[in-house]
Amino acid sequence: MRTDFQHLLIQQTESIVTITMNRPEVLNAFNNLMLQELTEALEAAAADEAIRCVVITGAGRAFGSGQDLSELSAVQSESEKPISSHLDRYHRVVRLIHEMPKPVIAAIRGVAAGISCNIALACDLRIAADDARFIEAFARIGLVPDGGGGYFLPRLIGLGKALEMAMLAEEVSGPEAERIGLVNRCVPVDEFETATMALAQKLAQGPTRAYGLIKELMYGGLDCDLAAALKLEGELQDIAVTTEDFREGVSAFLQKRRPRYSGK
Ligand code: LHQ
Repeated sequence: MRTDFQHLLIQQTESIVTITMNRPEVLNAFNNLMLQELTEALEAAAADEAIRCVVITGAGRAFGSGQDLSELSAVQSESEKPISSHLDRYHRVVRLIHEMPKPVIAAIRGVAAGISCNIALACDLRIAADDARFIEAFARIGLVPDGGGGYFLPRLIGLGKALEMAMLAEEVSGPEAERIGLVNRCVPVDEFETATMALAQKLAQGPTRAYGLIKELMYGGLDCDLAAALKLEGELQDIAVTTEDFREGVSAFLQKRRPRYSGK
C-alpha cells in the first residue's frame, strides 16, 4: 500500500494496517485531500489479501472534528452542485468500511465530532480511550447527521438515545459511550494503544473469511425478516464450510491445540 500521503500516516505491522488521519492542528478535520486519501487507503486495504484487519484512528488529541468548516464555503460553491454531491465522497468511505470483507476498527482518542464520529460508527468495532468525546455536532450548526449517522446511530444505541445525541448534540464521554453501546470497550488513555493493537491482533489472527461473512450476515440481517435472515445464514454457512480456516478450526479443536488461521 502507498504510504506517502499528505494527511494520513500509514503503519503496517504484519497483517494489520493502521490508518491515522493526520491534521492535528484542526483536530483532524476533513479537507478534500484527506477525504480523498482516506478513500484511496481504504480501497488499497480492502483489495490487499495480506491485510486482515484495518484500524482507523486520529493523530494527536482527537479522532476527528468532522468536515473542515473553513473549507465549507469552497465546497458549497464548487460548480454549484448540491452539498449531497460532496457527501457522496464521504459515502464512498462509509461503504468501503461497511463492505470490505475484513474487520475494521475505529480507535478513538479525544473528540470524534460530526462526520468523523459517524465514520467511527460505520466501523465494525470501536475502542475508545476514557478521554473520548463523541459529539453529533450537526444540530449545533443547523444540520442533520450525515455520513451514515442516521442509519448507524439508532441501530447501535436505539432510537431514543440516537435522537437525544442528534438533537441535543451534547458530548458523550468514553465511559458513557461504552455503557450505551456506542463503543465496544473503553480503556484508560495510557492503555489505549496497547489495547487497540491487542484487539487488532486478535482479529488479524482470526478466521478472516468467516469475519467477512459475519459482516454480511449481521448487516444483511438488519433489514430483513426472519425467513430471509435464515436463508442468508444458510448461504453464508455453505461458503464458510469450504474455507481452510474451518478445516483448521475443527482440526485444532480435535487435536486440543490453538488454531492457526491462514485467513483463507
Ligand atoms: C476546526 C474544526 C473543524 C475546522 C476544530 N473545521 N477547524 C457537513 C456539511 C457538509 C458536508 C459534509 O459534511 C458535513 C459534516 C460535518 O462534519 S458537520 C460538523 C462539522 N464539525 C463541527 O461542527 C465541529 C466543530 N468543532 C468544534 O465544535 C470543536 O472544535 C470541538 C468540540 C470538536 C473540539 O473543541 P475543543 O477541544 O475546545 O477544540 P477547539 O475548538 O479549540 O479546536 C482546536 C482547533 O481546531 C481550533 O483551531 P485554533 O486555530 O483556534 O487552534 C479549531 O478552530 C480547529 N477546528 N474543529 N471542523
